[in-house]
Amino acid sequence: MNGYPPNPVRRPARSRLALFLAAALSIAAAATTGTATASASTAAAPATAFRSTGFQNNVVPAPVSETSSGSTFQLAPSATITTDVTGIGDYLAGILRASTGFAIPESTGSGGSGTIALRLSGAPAVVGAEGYQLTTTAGGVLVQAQQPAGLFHGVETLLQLLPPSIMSPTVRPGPWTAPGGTIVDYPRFEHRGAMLDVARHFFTVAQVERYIDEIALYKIDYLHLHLSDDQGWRIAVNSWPNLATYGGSTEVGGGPGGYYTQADYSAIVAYAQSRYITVVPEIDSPGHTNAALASYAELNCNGVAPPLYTGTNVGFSSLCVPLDVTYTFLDQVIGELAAITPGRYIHIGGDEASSTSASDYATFIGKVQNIVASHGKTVVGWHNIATTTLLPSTVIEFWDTTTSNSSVAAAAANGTKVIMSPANHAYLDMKYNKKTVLGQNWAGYTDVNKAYGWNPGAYLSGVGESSVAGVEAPLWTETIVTSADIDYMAFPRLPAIAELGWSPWSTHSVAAFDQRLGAQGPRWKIMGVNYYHSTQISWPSGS
Ligand code: TNX
Repeated sequence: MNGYPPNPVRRPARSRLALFLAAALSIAAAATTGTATASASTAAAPATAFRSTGFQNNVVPAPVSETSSGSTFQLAPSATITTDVTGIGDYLAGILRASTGFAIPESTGSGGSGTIALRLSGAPAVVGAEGYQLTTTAGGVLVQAQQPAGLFHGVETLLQLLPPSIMSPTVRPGPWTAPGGTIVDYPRFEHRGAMLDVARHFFTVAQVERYIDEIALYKIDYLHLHLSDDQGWRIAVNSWPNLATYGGSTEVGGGPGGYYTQADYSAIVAYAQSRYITVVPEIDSPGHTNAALASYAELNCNGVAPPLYTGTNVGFSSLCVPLDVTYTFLDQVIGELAAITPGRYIHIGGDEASSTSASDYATFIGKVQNIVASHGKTVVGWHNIATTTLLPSTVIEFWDTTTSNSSVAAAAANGTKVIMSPANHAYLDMKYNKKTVLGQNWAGYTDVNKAYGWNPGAYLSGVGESSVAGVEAPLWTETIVTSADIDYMAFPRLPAIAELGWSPWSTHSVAAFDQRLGAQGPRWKIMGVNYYHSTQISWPSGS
């Protein structure tokens, strides 16, 4: 398993044990799927070809528009980068240097004329804040954007135009060619999220950063961290220290758990920012709170702390709605979290509160929304909160398996924006099929074409395109323990959800998507991503 991608800034080493376990799991997962684990071929695969019509090249998510020029760019040993944003130039140079072995010197400022130029000027207005224009000619590559995020997304597309071995952490032979042409590209939805549940099983900073690197390849722009649940509290809170030290001391199955110090959390936030990803922290409430209730007796209605919990049931815990201390607690927790969260959102959970009465639930959600607002943040909550009175700015995240929900439709009619995460399409913890060892199946089996086969802007009755903020692919981790497990459940489905969030619906085609997705296989193999070799995809031989 490789630490990926080569990181010019900081890359915590993984222990030999972690590397061994990851490799062992990858072999076990490959055995389950009957996939060989032969080492990657050293020959570079041919460059992706632009086709003259349609959206048929191998870029995921499919770009908005592309025109082939028929020429070919080749990255030479003398190649240079000129960039208007140093961090993005460093990111690209780090990847190119590792695989090509070329020096790739970088310069900044308008004076330089690098082989690859990354410019915050000259992009058409249509690309907006996150889009870009990418032009490849025989002589060089020009990426233009209006904002750094767009430049970063253009760099991700450029990497996909180059051969898969460009992603290698060690030097490979070229040739390093990319098809000539122009791509103009921008997202359908502003919100393209991935969620990682670090509460059911704890994942280290390095493991989260690895996932950030993987999702960034597909232009994901939000990482939702599920920081608290019955089985563990994962963020240090100075005013309530037992939450992390006691509430974070275990996980599903009874392992040691863990928690992020505020400095750890800030490191994750900064790492995500360097990939133009905004962290959305979630403190789930009023249910899913056993770890907090176990840490402080005074939070319980009966004044008695329950034991820590390491099972996988849901719906049995609740903060005590009538107690004043409940809101002092939430104000201090959310205040500390808001202070170290530069993004605009705090996720308050609100799901599966089966141990809270409906009237208590409504009272509680009203108060928590005001607490979040008082710390200058915008609320996101699971769609269950749509049964209560919402602040105008509150965003809801739909997770059910139905295609109609009257309270969500009513909220949308009232102006509430919805993030679409239907569990039967977007939940990355659902098994692919009955043979999948990891995951659950309460929302059914989800192979990659089912993950891809829905339209977020026309899925839920009464929730049209203009009410949809975007999509999110949650990965719940009751059964997920290692980075190899994360990879196996997220790939290839996460790119399917990313494409639904980014690409115009007019590009939607199962056959074309499956072909483009197959082309990602050799990349994942080279990067050491332990992906599931879905039988719905024709993976190129050797991948
Ligand atoms: C439902 S859907 C949950 C989580 C579980 C997940 C397992 C929702 C918002 N909550 O508590 O981990 O199912 O798939």
